[in-house]
Amino acid sequence: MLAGCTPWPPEFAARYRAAGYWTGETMDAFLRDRARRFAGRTAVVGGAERWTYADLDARADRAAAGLARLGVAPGDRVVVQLPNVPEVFEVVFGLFRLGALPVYALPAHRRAEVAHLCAATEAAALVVADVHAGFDHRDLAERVRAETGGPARVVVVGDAGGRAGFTPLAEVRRLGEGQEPPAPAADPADVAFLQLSGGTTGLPKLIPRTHDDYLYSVRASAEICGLTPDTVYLSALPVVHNFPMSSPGFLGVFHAGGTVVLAPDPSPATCLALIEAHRVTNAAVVPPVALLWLDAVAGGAHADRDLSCLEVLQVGGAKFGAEAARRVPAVLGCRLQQVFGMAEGLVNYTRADDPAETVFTTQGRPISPDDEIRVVGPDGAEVPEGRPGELLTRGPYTIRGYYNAPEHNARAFTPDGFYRTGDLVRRTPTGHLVVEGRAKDQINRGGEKVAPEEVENHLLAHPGVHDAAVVAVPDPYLGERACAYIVPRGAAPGRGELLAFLRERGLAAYKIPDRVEFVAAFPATGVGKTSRRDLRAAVRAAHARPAPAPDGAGG
Ligand code: OOB
Repeated sequence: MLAGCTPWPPEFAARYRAAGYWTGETMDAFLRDRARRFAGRTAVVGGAERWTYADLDARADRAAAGLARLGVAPGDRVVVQLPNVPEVFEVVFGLFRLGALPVYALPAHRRAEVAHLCAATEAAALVVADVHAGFDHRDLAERVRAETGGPARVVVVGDAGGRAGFTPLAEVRRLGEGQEPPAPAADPADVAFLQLSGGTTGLPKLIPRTHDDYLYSVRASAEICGLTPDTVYLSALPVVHNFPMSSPGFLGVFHAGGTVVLAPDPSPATCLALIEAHRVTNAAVVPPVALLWLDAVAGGAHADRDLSCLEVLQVGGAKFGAEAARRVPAVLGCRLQQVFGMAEGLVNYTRADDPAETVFTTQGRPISPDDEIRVVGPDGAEVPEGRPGELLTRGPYTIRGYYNAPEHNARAFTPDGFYRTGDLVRRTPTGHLVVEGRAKDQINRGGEKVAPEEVENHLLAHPGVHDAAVVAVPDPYLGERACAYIVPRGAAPGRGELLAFLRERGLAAYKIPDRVEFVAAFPATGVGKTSRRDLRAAVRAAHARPAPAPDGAGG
């Protein structure tokens, strides 16, 4: 097992193998097997590219050999920050083939996050796009290297701009051309890749997922979602996120032999056109995107589009309210599936044969009969069925610990290995879960997760900030937005200046507070040392009021 990771206790591993969940397949063997079975079928459509399963497999061979010649070795960690371009699959499967571990960064991440990922994983390489959505990721890579001294290699999908130490993917392919692909050596019980957690603490945590556990969730998800070789799946969200990756995501589609269509952005204009053009059957979105699509279609703006091919819209990542949920079949003419998952593991789905009310009003039930669910009160004891409490879970695809985080793990997991999700849920008699709220310090900005402490730490670095508390404020569209309450030191700095300061520190745009409020002091929260958590709760209680119309400050 990768050093710094917590394996499942042997008796659990044995049970999961005996039950047929863990089959000993690696991510690399998975692609090889799919390429054999579905060779000539279309695996990926993105931009002008259309790759068959055999194409993807051959590209993985070349990428693996080329990356090896570049000096990437089995066991190396490689940070991958790519938008929805087909090359993301070429790179990621190339890394798996080589036995290297992808570390996934979201396209929205900026210097602070990418530098942290590179440093925390001692990454051997960083893979970026050249320019995406007007942002030059080569500049980002350059600054990360200047600030942290790593990683040694940068691979650029597109134009590397002739920068020293930067290699275009085209050159990696050339290096790999005609070479024997490296012999896959990965242990299926070992970590295959690292995902970034939404986080509740100062620095985002890394989630180690094994071949065995992840592929179980993929196979089971593909089955629950009824994917077939005829499935055409639109990825409207960045594919490196757990939801479009494995719930059932592109991996579920590859498992079934279907086709993944990559959307460059989630807007209705882009996505509805792709749905019609490629006869998309399944799509996955976060609630704000679902609302945009619903409003666009209901408003008649896309009346000429034939969306009759769309069978299922999956909505997850944040709470999707029952009223919005009911509009999905009514407006889009397709079935809704709610998805409540987490990169740490547990994923819940509403099922195709669930009564409509269950689909509208619950967030689904777990994938596996061996997903253990506990709903507990503040004392840690289970609450009666139907009462809300914190969701704890353990099972065949839920991690037992974050990467290199023993202190955090001691808080985030119970002594007997249950992950404390921080989500407040209620369980129905059918075993479906209804998300009622949150016990953890996290802001869910329309599916994008913000750790208040991380943003506070950046704010506290400003000389004009004496103290800072970042809290969630309700928002009709995103569910929540972030408000920063600031106790200034001396004259209050300007709002714009503070936000520019955060951007300059390289924080992703979705973490930049939507509102800034200045206060003379924070409410007293008792005697002695005040935890930041208590402080946030007190600030929320004392200052919360309805959020004004979005000011777009968060971008
Ligand atoms: C997904 O994964 P993450 O890791 O970005 O975020 C997990 C957290 C959950 O703990 C919960 O707080 C929230 O996101 N969440 C939901 C939800 N789905 C996720 N809250 C309410 N309702 C839902 N349907 O977000 C993720 C991973 C795999 C599949 C789907 C979503």
